[in-house]
Amino acid sequence: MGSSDGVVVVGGGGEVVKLLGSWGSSYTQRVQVALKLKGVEYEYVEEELSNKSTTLLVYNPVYKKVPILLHRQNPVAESIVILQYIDETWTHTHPLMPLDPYERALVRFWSHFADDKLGPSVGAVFQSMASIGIGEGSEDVFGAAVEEVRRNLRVVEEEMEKGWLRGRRFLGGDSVGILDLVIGCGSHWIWALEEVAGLSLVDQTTFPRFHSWLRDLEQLPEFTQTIPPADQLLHMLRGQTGTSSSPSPSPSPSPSSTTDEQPRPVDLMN
Ligand SMILES: N[C@@H](CCC(=O)N[C@@H](CS)C(=O)NCC(=O)O)C(=O)O
Repeated sequence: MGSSDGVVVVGGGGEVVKLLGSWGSSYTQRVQVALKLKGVEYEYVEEELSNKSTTLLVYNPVYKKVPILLHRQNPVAESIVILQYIDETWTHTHPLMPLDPYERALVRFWSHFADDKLGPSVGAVFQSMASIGIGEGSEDVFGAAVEEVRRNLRVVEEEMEKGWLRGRRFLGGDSVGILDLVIGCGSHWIWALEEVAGLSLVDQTTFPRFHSWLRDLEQLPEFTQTIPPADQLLHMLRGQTGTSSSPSPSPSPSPSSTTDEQPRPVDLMN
């Protein structure tokens, strides 16, 4: 049994709810936070992405990816699809989507922006970090990747300043909605990246609204209970980007330190 806002919920008629996920995956965390906000008890199953279970392959044969939610023995894949499924299944508390059709369209539009542009641009910074020092111009590639993230953050910041997201405490309004989960649930990788690369991406001066929204979001118990420990993230990131514990990109990376035993950050955070 789980509880939220004083309402006690089981996975719907006492059914088992299972989530197949991966510890550092921001896609998985979207779903974990949503289930916590709804007070739905679930069983979490950690997947080894380099050695996927038969369950994963059977339940998501098309993409072979986590997260996968199992409810009433039905598999639901793709994090945003899962979030909407959760909202439509457990309707008793904490709505995650607005009721108004146009607002719903805007949530879907910005969710698409997050997965189509913002997330991949952060992923490109991870990838380019591993290439620093490998060949001529790799610093330029890194710089261009960082600039692309800033460009995308500027788009969201402007929407928060003058657009539909203006004046909202959370992107869902007064409470956390799907868009908060979709945009906010990769932030731990951004902080880890900032630490390892010695750069500032979500800069408080340049992106004041985005920065303060993210800090508020991360302080919610449903987030703090879900985000992996910083040292675990840093350890993985340093190993996989070939950076040492120094706060700047290593001039001579060792991409060979990437092992098949661990998921790649670029997969996890996207
Ligand atoms: N669009 C998918 C992306 C999920 C995804 O990329 N999951 C990664 C982990 S973060 C994964 O399972 N990767 C395994 C692989 O690509 O083989 C979603 O929103 O659920």
